Amino acid sequence: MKSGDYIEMDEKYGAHNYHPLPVVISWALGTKVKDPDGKEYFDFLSAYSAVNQGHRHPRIIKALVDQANVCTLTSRAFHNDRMGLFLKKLCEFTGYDMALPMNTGVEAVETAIKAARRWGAEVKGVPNGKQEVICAEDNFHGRTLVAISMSNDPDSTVNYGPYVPGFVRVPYGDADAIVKAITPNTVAVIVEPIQGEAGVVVPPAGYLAKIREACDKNRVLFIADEVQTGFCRTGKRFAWQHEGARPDIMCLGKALGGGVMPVSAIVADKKVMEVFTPGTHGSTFGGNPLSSSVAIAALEVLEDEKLDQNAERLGKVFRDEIAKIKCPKMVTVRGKGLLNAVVFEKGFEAWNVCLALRDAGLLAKQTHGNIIRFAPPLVITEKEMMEAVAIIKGVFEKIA
Ligand code: IF1
Repeated sequence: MKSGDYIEMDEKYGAHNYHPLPVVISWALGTKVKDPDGKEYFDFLSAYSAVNQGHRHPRIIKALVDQANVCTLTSRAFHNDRMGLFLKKLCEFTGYDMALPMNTGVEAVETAIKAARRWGAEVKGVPNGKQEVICAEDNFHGRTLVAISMSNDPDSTVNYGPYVPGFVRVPYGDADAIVKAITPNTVAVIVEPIQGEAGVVVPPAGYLAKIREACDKNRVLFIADEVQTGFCRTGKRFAWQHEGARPDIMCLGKALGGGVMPVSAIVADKKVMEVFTPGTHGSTFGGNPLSSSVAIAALEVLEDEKLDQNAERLGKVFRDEIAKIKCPKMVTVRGKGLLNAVVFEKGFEAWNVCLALRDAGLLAKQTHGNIIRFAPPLVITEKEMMEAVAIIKGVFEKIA
């Protein structure tokens, strides 16, 4: 079959909840993917930062296959011999007392909101039903009803009502707006340390530190949604570490699954995690032996290959090189580590640039009309980065 045949089948049998770039990926390894005709591309989306370790990393594939040949799913009705090893490794990697394993990023966000609401009622003494969580304009925390109840993005929210109450939205990047929004019923503040879907929006320096301070002063939990910014993507293990503003809860996902399967979790210290007692939260697949083995390998690769340092170093190379390109429609390039975006003039339609990049051998996708996110796997080499930059330069210089 040809690419067109696969696309036709997707259109015919699949709900149209996405508008993918017209390209079909049938093979992937490291930073590269190929279509059914054998054409090769740089992957500069990394499945929205879920492939930080590169496609089909041998250590991760080995962990997957070895575990698949022993035991895959037990449920939490019984113990298994992999989950504890995974959670210990995750706690050591993140520096938190405890972890609660789930599967998708939005389940980690839901788990964090439930933990905060229950902590609010049982520890802070907020009357149940009155718990408030402060969130940011233009956030993206996932697609469940709780997550979209925090959102102001029409695409994510319109006609999905009634929405979950208890969320107070304030402008992103403005710590004073958070301070002003805190009431005696506020149990948590949840933000992305860098807003991904909003177009890689880096908040002003000190923003996270001010949130930390306001939360300490008002006995409010600080939740960082590191689903996209976590696991070395921004040049540190976690994006909050650029400011030393340690959250009470981190929402984790994407690259925790090593690019092979969904693995997510929240991490927190005991004082928060102990609100969960037997039967008060769970998941059929959370903490299964297969995902635990994969996640251990995923974390080991990040550590052993020092992917935080590589992201920091090559992110700077990327931004410096892109900034040199002569392209009148380009306004700026921004980001941290290997989470970057190019912002074109307002109203500029970046879709055609993504098509031209595809034809030139590099896959990237715009977040909103005029912003293209560039997020390659963190295993990218300097040689590959320079090849990719040359492709981008060649396309951008042709933009009228
Ligand atoms: C889509 C992008 C969107 C996330 C943050 C939680 C989740 C995500 C900060 C939920 C997921 C994905 C979802 C995917 C596109 C992509 C995305 F920002 F990464 F580009 F949409 F904004 N917190 N982000 O970024 O994790 O449940 O998906 O595992 O839904 O279109 P999930």
